[in-house]
Amino acid sequence: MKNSLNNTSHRRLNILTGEWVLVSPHRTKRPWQGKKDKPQQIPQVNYDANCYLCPGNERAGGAKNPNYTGTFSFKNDYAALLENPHDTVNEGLLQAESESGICKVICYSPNHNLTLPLMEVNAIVDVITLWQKEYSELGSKTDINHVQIFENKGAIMGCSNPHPHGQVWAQRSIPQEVQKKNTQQKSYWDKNKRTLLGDYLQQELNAKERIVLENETFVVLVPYWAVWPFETMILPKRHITSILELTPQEVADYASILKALTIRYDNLFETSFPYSSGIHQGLTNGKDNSHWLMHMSFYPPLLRSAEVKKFMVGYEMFANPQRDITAEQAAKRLKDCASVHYQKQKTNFN
Ligand code: H2U
Repeated sequence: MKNSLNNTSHRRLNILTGEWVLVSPHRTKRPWQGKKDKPQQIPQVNYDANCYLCPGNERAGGAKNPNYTGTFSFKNDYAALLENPHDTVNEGLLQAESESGICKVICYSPNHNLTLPLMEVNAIVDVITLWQKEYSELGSKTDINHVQIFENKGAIMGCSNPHPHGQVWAQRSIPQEVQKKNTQQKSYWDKNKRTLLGDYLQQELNAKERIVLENETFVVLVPYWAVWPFETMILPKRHITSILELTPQEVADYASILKALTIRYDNLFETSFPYSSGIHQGLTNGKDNSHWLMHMSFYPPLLRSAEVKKFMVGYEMFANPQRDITAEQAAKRLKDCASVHYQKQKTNFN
Protein backbone atom coordinates (compact mmCIF):
# COMPACT_ATOMS: atom_id res chain seq x y z
CA MET A 1 0.00 0.00 0.00
CA LYS A 2 1.48 3.30 -1.09
CA ASN A 3 0.31 5.42 1.82
CA SER A 4 1.04 5.62 5.52
CA LEU A 5 -2.22 3.90 6.51
CA ASN A 6 -0.64 0.48 6.02
CA ASN A 7 0.17 0.02 9.70
CA THR A 8 -2.45 2.05 11.44
CA SER A 9 -6.16 1.89 12.10
CA HIS A 10 -8.16 3.79 9.53
CA ARG A 11 -11.54 3.80 7.83
CA ARG A 12 -12.31 3.48 4.16
CA LEU A 13 -15.38 4.69 2.31
CA ASN A 14 -17.50 2.35 0.25
CA ILE A 15 -18.34 4.69 -2.62
CA LEU A 16 -21.10 2.37 -3.77
CA THR A 17 -23.10 2.47 -0.54
CA GLY A 18 -21.78 5.56 1.24
CA GLU A 19 -20.86 3.39 4.25
CA TRP A 20 -17.51 3.00 6.01
CA VAL A 21 -15.35 0.03 6.98
CA LEU A 22 -12.82 0.17 9.85
CA VAL A 23 -9.43 -1.35 8.87
CA SER A 24 -6.95 -2.50 11.56
CA PRO A 25 -3.89 -3.94 9.74
CA HIS A 26 -1.70 -3.82 12.88
CA ARG A 27 -3.95 -6.48 14.42
CA THR A 28 -3.30 -9.39 12.05
CA LYS A 29 -0.88 -11.11 14.45
CA ARG A 30 -3.30 -11.49 17.35
CA PRO A 31 -3.61 -15.05 18.74
CA TRP A 32 -6.68 -17.10 17.94
CA GLN A 33 -8.14 -19.94 19.98
CA GLY A 34 -11.73 -19.61 18.83
CA LYS A 35 -14.20 -21.56 16.75
CA LYS A 36 -13.11 -23.79 13.88
CA ASP A 37 -15.63 -24.88 11.30
CA LYS A 38 -15.30 -28.16 9.44
CA PRO A 39 -13.88 -27.52 5.94
CA GLN A 40 -16.38 -27.87 3.11
CA GLN A 41 -15.99 -31.25 1.41
CA ILE A 42 -16.81 -31.81 -2.25
CA PRO A 43 -19.19 -34.82 -2.52
CA GLN A 44 -17.64 -37.95 -4.03
CA VAL A 45 -20.65 -38.96 -6.15
CA ASN A 46 -22.01 -37.27 -9.27
CA TYR A 47 -25.57 -38.42 -8.51
CA ASP A 48 -27.23 -38.61 -5.09
CA ALA A 49 -30.60 -40.36 -4.81
CA ASN A 50 -31.44 -38.18 -1.79
CA CYS A 51 -30.61 -34.87 -3.46
CA TYR A 52 -33.65 -32.74 -4.29
CA LEU A 53 -31.76 -31.05 -7.16
CA CYS A 54 -30.39 -34.10 -9.03
CA PRO A 55 -32.14 -34.98 -12.33
CA GLY A 56 -35.20 -37.24 -12.06
CA ASN A 57 -35.43 -36.88 -8.26
CA GLU A 58 -38.46 -35.79 -6.26
CA ARG A 59 -38.22 -32.41 -4.54
CA ALA A 60 -39.27 -31.76 -0.95
CA GLY A 61 -42.59 -30.28 -2.09
CA GLY A 62 -43.47 -33.39 -4.16
CA ALA A 63 -42.62 -32.06 -7.67
CA LYS A 64 -40.29 -34.20 -9.78
CA ASN A 65 -37.22 -32.81 -11.58
CA PRO A 66 -36.96 -33.67 -15.28
CA ASN A 67 -33.96 -35.70 -16.44
CA TYR A 68 -32.16 -32.48 -17.31
CA THR A 69 -28.76 -32.69 -18.99
CA GLY A 70 -27.53 -29.08 -18.78
CA THR A 71 -28.84 -26.25 -16.61
CA PHE A 72 -32.30 -26.32 -15.03
CA SER A 73 -34.41 -23.73 -13.20
CA PHE A 74 -37.68 -24.06 -11.29
CA LYS A 75 -39.90 -21.94 -9.05
CA ASN A 76 -38.73 -22.23 -5.44
CA ASP A 77 -41.08 -24.62 -3.61
CA TYR A 78 -40.65 -22.51 -0.45
CA ALA A 79 -40.51 -19.06 -2.05
CA ALA A 80 -39.74 -16.14 0.26
CA LEU A 81 -41.81 -13.88 -2.00
CA LEU A 82 -45.39 -14.64 -2.95
CA GLU A 83 -46.87 -13.63 -6.28
CA ASN A 84 -50.08 -12.00 -5.03
CA PRO A 85 -49.81 -8.75 -3.11
CA HIS A 86 -52.00 -8.24 -0.03
CA ASP A 87 -52.58 -5.37 2.34
CA THR A 88 -50.61 -2.44 3.63
CA VAL A 89 -50.31 -1.67 7.35
CA ASN A 90 -50.05 1.96 8.33
CA GLU A 91 -50.92 2.34 11.99
CA GLY A 92 -48.99 5.19 13.53
CA LEU A 93 -45.41 4.04 13.92
CA LEU A 94 -46.22 0.53 12.72
CA GLN A 95 -45.60 0.45 9.00
CA ALA A 96 -45.58 -2.51 6.66
CA GLU A 97 -46.44 -3.11 3.08
CA SER A 98 -47.18 -6.23 1.14
CA GLU A 99 -44.30 -7.38 -1.07
CA SER A 100 -44.71 -9.59 -4.11
CA GLY A 101 -42.24 -11.43 -6.29
CA ILE A 102 -41.01 -14.68 -7.79
CA CYS A 103 -38.21 -16.89 -6.43
CA LYS A 104 -36.44 -19.47 -8.55
CA VAL A 105 -33.72 -22.04 -8.01
CA ILE A 106 -31.08 -22.47 -10.73
CA CYS A 107 -29.20 -25.76 -11.07
CA TYR A 108 -25.84 -25.21 -12.73
CA SER A 109 -25.31 -28.81 -13.78
CA PRO A 110 -26.91 -32.26 -13.53
CA ASN A 111 -23.66 -33.40 -11.89
CA HIS A 112 -24.05 -33.40 -8.09
CA ASN A 113 -20.38 -32.84 -7.29
CA LEU A 114 -19.38 -30.15 -9.78
CA THR A 115 -18.70 -26.64 -8.55
CA LEU A 116 -17.92 -23.58 -10.73
CA PRO A 117 -14.11 -23.97 -10.47
CA LEU A 118 -14.38 -27.58 -11.64
CA MET A 119 -16.86 -26.96 -14.47
CA GLU A 120 -15.80 -26.53 -18.11
CA VAL A 121 -15.91 -22.92 -19.34
CA ASN A 122 -18.62 -23.90 -21.88
CA ALA A 123 -20.81 -25.21 -19.07
CA ILE A 124 -20.35 -21.93 -17.15
CA VAL A 125 -21.38 -20.10 -20.35
CA ASP A 126 -24.66 -22.07 -20.13
CA VAL A 127 -25.14 -20.90 -16.52
CA ILE A 128 -24.65 -17.26 -17.56
CA THR A 129 -27.06 -17.78 -20.49
CA LEU A 130 -29.68 -19.01 -18.00
CA TRP A 131 -29.02 -15.99 -15.75
CA GLN A 132 -29.66 -13.78 -18.81
CA LYS A 133 -32.91 -15.61 -19.62
CA GLU A 134 -34.20 -15.32 -16.04
CA TYR A 135 -33.19 -11.65 -15.72
CA SER A 136 -34.89 -10.89 -19.04
CA GLU A 137 -38.10 -12.90 -18.49
CA LEU A 138 -38.66 -11.97 -14.86
CA GLY A 139 -37.47 -8.38 -15.32
CA SER A 140 -39.85 -7.75 -18.22
CA LYS A 141 -42.90 -8.29 -15.97
CA THR A 142 -44.52 -4.97 -15.06
CA ASP A 143 -44.62 -5.71 -11.32
CA ILE A 144 -40.94 -6.79 -11.14
CA ASN A 145 -38.56 -3.87 -10.65
CA HIS A 146 -35.49 -5.71 -9.48
CA VAL A 147 -33.99 -9.15 -10.18
CA GLN A 148 -31.40 -10.48 -7.73
CA ILE A 149 -29.22 -13.35 -8.96
CA PHE A 150 -27.14 -14.93 -6.20
CA GLU A 151 -25.49 -18.07 -4.89
CA ASN A 152 -24.84 -19.35 -1.38
CA LYS A 153 -22.00 -21.85 -1.51
CA GLY A 154 -21.12 -24.08 1.40
CA ALA A 155 -22.99 -25.06 4.55
CA ILE A 156 -21.15 -22.29 6.42
CA MET A 157 -23.04 -19.81 4.20
CA GLY A 158 -26.39 -21.46 4.85
CA CYS A 159 -26.41 -23.41 1.60
CA SER A 160 -28.83 -26.31 1.96
CA ASN A 161 -27.31 -28.73 -0.52
CA PRO A 162 -23.88 -29.23 -2.19
CA HIS A 163 -25.47 -29.76 -5.65
CA PRO A 164 -24.24 -26.72 -7.67
CA HIS A 165 -27.03 -24.18 -7.67
CA GLY A 166 -27.92 -20.55 -7.19
CA GLN A 167 -31.11 -18.57 -6.84
CA VAL A 168 -33.04 -15.68 -8.38
CA TRP A 169 -35.37 -13.50 -6.35
CA ALA A 170 -37.35 -11.01 -8.44
CA GLN A 171 -39.56 -8.46 -6.72
CA ARG A 172 -41.69 -5.37 -6.87
CA SER A 173 -39.65 -3.10 -4.60
CA ILE A 174 -35.96 -2.23 -4.79
CA PRO A 175 -34.05 -4.04 -2.00
CA GLN A 176 -32.11 -1.72 0.29
CA GLU A 177 -28.52 -2.72 -0.68
CA VAL A 178 -29.45 -2.09 -4.30
CA GLN A 179 -31.22 1.14 -3.41
CA LYS A 180 -28.03 2.49 -1.79
CA LYS A 181 -25.96 1.59 -4.87
CA ASN A 182 -28.59 3.04 -7.17
CA THR A 183 -28.54 6.38 -5.36
CA GLN A 184 -24.73 6.64 -5.24
CA GLN A 185 -24.27 5.69 -8.91
CA LYS A 186 -27.09 8.00 -10.06
CA SER A 187 -25.72 11.07 -8.31
CA TYR A 188 -22.20 10.43 -9.72
CA TRP A 189 -23.64 9.92 -13.22
CA ASP A 190 -25.76 13.08 -13.04
CA LYS A 191 -22.71 15.11 -12.01
CA ASN A 192 -20.04 13.55 -14.28
CA LYS A 193 -21.89 11.77 -17.10
CA ARG A 194 -19.58 8.82 -16.46
CA THR A 195 -20.23 5.75 -14.32
CA LEU A 196 -18.93 5.72 -10.76
CA LEU A 197 -17.59 2.18 -11.10
CA GLY A 198 -16.05 2.82 -14.53
CA ASP A 199 -13.99 5.69 -13.06
CA TYR A 200 -13.20 3.62 -9.96
CA LEU A 201 -11.96 0.77 -12.18
CA GLN A 202 -9.65 3.16 -14.07
CA GLN A 203 -8.12 4.28 -10.79
CA GLU A 204 -7.64 0.66 -9.70
CA LEU A 205 -6.04 -0.30 -13.05
CA ASN A 206 -3.57 2.57 -12.59
CA ALA A 207 -2.82 1.72 -8.95
CA LYS A 208 -2.44 -2.06 -9.68
CA GLU A 209 -2.49 -2.82 -5.93
CA ARG A 210 -5.81 -4.61 -5.65
CA ILE A 211 -6.13 -6.33 -9.05
CA VAL A 212 -6.40 -10.13 -8.84
CA LEU A 213 -7.19 -11.13 -12.44
CA GLU A 214 -7.90 -9.51 -15.78
CA ASN A 215 -8.98 -10.56 -19.28
CA GLU A 216 -10.18 -8.70 -22.42
CA THR A 217 -13.57 -7.91 -20.91
CA PHE A 218 -13.38 -8.15 -17.11
CA VAL A 219 -11.25 -7.30 -14.09
CA VAL A 220 -11.37 -9.03 -10.70
CA LEU A 221 -10.26 -6.86 -7.80
CA VAL A 222 -10.50 -6.65 -4.05
CA PRO A 223 -12.48 -3.44 -3.54
CA TYR A 224 -10.68 -0.70 -1.60
CA TRP A 225 -13.55 -0.80 0.91
CA ALA A 226 -13.87 -4.63 1.12
CA VAL A 227 -15.44 -5.89 4.34
CA TRP A 228 -15.02 -9.66 4.05
CA PRO A 229 -11.35 -10.80 4.27
CA PHE A 230 -11.15 -12.11 0.68
CA GLU A 231 -14.06 -10.19 -0.84
CA THR A 232 -13.76 -9.58 -4.58
CA MET A 233 -15.67 -7.83 -7.32
CA ILE A 234 -15.85 -8.67 -11.03
CA LEU A 235 -16.19 -5.52 -13.15
CA PRO A 236 -16.54 -5.09 -16.93
CA LYS A 237 -14.05 -2.82 -18.68
CA ARG A 238 -16.72 -1.22 -20.86
CA HIS A 239 -19.99 0.39 -19.84
CA ILE A 240 -22.29 -2.63 -19.45
CA THR A 241 -25.48 -1.95 -17.50
CA SER A 242 -26.81 -5.50 -17.32
CA ILE A 243 -25.80 -9.03 -18.32
CA LEU A 244 -28.17 -8.76 -21.31
CA GLU A 245 -25.70 -6.41 -23.01
CA LEU A 246 -22.86 -8.96 -23.01
CA THR A 247 -21.81 -10.15 -26.48
CA PRO A 248 -21.20 -13.91 -26.90
CA GLN A 249 -17.44 -13.28 -26.62
CA GLU A 250 -17.98 -11.27 -23.42
CA VAL A 251 -20.11 -14.07 -21.97
CA ALA A 252 -17.23 -16.47 -22.70
CA ASP A 253 -14.81 -14.04 -20.99
CA TYR A 254 -17.18 -13.80 -18.02
CA ALA A 255 -17.29 -17.61 -17.75
CA SER A 256 -13.52 -17.95 -17.94
CA ILE A 257 -12.84 -15.27 -15.31
CA LEU A 258 -15.46 -16.85 -13.02
CA LYS A 259 -13.65 -20.16 -13.33
CA ALA A 260 -10.23 -18.56 -12.81
CA LEU A 261 -11.39 -16.67 -9.71
CA THR A 262 -13.13 -19.63 -8.06
CA ILE A 263 -10.06 -21.85 -8.74
CA ARG A 264 -7.93 -19.32 -6.85
CA TYR A 265 -10.47 -19.24 -4.04
CA ASP A 266 -10.38 -23.05 -3.73
CA ASN A 267 -6.58 -23.01 -3.86
CA LEU A 268 -6.23 -20.35 -1.14
CA PHE A 269 -6.97 -22.80 1.69
CA GLU A 270 -7.23 -26.02 -0.38
CA THR A 271 -10.92 -26.38 0.26
CA SER A 272 -14.18 -25.99 -1.64
CA PHE A 273 -14.26 -22.28 -0.79
CA PRO A 274 -17.57 -21.03 0.62
CA TYR A 275 -19.07 -17.67 -0.31
CA SER A 276 -22.19 -15.76 -1.16
CA SER A 277 -21.97 -14.17 -4.57
CA GLY A 278 -24.43 -11.86 -6.27
CA ILE A 279 -24.83 -9.79 -9.41
CA HIS A 280 -25.86 -6.16 -9.08
CA GLN A 281 -27.04 -4.55 -12.30
CA GLY A 282 -29.59 -2.19 -13.80
CA LEU A 283 -33.06 -2.17 -12.25
CA THR A 284 -35.92 -3.62 -14.27
CA ASN A 285 -38.20 -0.64 -13.57
CA GLY A 286 -38.47 0.45 -17.21
CA LYS A 287 -36.52 3.65 -16.49
CA ASP A 288 -33.13 4.78 -17.78
CA ASN A 289 -30.49 2.84 -15.82
CA SER A 290 -27.41 4.17 -17.66
CA HIS A 291 -25.84 5.12 -14.32
CA TRP A 292 -25.34 1.42 -13.52
CA LEU A 293 -22.25 -0.63 -14.22
CA MET A 294 -23.02 -4.32 -13.72
CA HIS A 295 -20.76 -6.04 -11.22
CA MET A 296 -20.60 -9.32 -9.37
CA SER A 297 -19.47 -9.46 -5.74
CA PHE A 298 -18.13 -12.41 -3.78
CA TYR A 299 -18.43 -12.31 0.01
CA PRO A 300 -16.47 -15.29 1.40
CA PRO A 301 -16.47 -15.83 5.19
CA LEU A 302 -13.08 -17.58 5.58
CA LEU A 303 -10.33 -15.65 7.31
CA ARG A 304 -7.18 -17.63 8.00
CA SER A 305 -7.79 -21.26 6.99
CA ALA A 306 -10.46 -23.61 5.71
CA GLU A 307 -11.64 -23.81 9.29
CA VAL A 308 -11.50 -20.29 10.68
CA LYS A 309 -14.01 -17.74 9.52
CA LYS A 310 -14.55 -14.05 10.09
CA PHE A 311 -17.36 -13.25 12.50
CA MET A 312 -19.59 -10.25 11.90
CA VAL A 313 -20.40 -9.75 15.58
CA GLY A 314 -19.92 -7.23 18.39
CA TYR A 315 -18.53 -4.03 16.89
CA GLU A 316 -19.84 -4.96 13.43
CA MET A 317 -23.35 -5.42 14.80
CA PHE A 318 -23.36 -2.32 16.97
CA ALA A 319 -21.10 0.08 15.10
CA ASN A 320 -19.81 -0.75 11.61
CA PRO A 321 -17.88 -3.43 9.69
CA GLN A 322 -14.21 -3.96 10.56
CA ARG A 323 -11.38 -5.96 9.02
CA ASP A 324 -7.76 -6.72 9.90
CA ILE A 325 -6.01 -7.94 6.71
CA THR A 326 -5.97 -5.08 4.19
CA ALA A 327 -7.55 -5.24 0.75
CA GLU A 328 -4.05 -5.00 -0.75
CA GLN A 329 -2.75 -8.00 1.24
CA ALA A 330 -5.85 -10.03 0.31
CA ALA A 331 -5.46 -9.20 -3.39
CA LYS A 332 -1.82 -10.28 -3.35
CA ARG A 333 -2.65 -13.58 -1.60
CA LEU A 334 -5.34 -14.39 -4.18
CA LYS A 335 -3.20 -13.31 -7.11
CA ASP A 336 -0.36 -15.54 -5.93
CA CYS A 337 -2.59 -18.65 -5.83
CA ALA A 338 -2.02 -21.26 -8.55
CA SER A 339 -4.20 -21.06 -11.66
CA VAL A 340 -4.71 -24.87 -11.71
CA HIS A 341 -7.20 -26.31 -9.20
CA TYR A 342 -5.43 -28.08 -6.34
CA GLN A 343 -7.35 -31.32 -7.00
CA LYS A 344 -6.16 -31.34 -10.62
CA GLN A 345 -2.59 -30.51 -9.59
CA LYS A 346 -2.55 -33.65 -7.43
CA THR A 347 -3.99 -35.75 -10.27
CA ASN A 348 -1.31 -34.43 -12.64
CA PHE A 349 1.47 -35.57 -10.34
CA ASN A 350 0.08 -39.14 -10.17
P1 H2U B 1 -29.71 -22.51 -0.92
O1 H2U B 1 -29.24 -21.93 -2.21
O2 H2U B 1 -29.43 -21.57 0.19
O3 H2U B 1 -29.19 -23.88 -0.69
O4 H2U B 1 -31.29 -22.67 -1.05
C1 H2U B 1 -31.90 -23.64 -1.86
C2 H2U B 1 -33.34 -23.27 -2.12
O5 H2U B 1 -33.99 -24.41 -2.66
C3 H2U B 1 -34.10 -22.86 -0.87
O6 H2U B 1 -34.55 -21.52 -1.03
C4 H2U B 1 -35.33 -24.40 -2.23
C5 H2U B 1 -35.28 -23.83 -0.81
O7 H2U B 1 -36.49 -23.17 -0.50
N1 H2U B 1 -35.86 -25.76 -2.30
C6 H2U B 1 -36.91 -26.03 -3.18
O8 H2U B 1 -37.41 -25.12 -3.83
N2 H2U B 1 -37.36 -27.32 -3.31
C7 H2U B 1 -36.89 -28.38 -2.58
O9 H2U B 1 -37.31 -29.50 -2.80
C8 H2U B 1 -35.90 -28.14 -1.51
C9 H2U B 1 -35.27 -26.77 -1.47
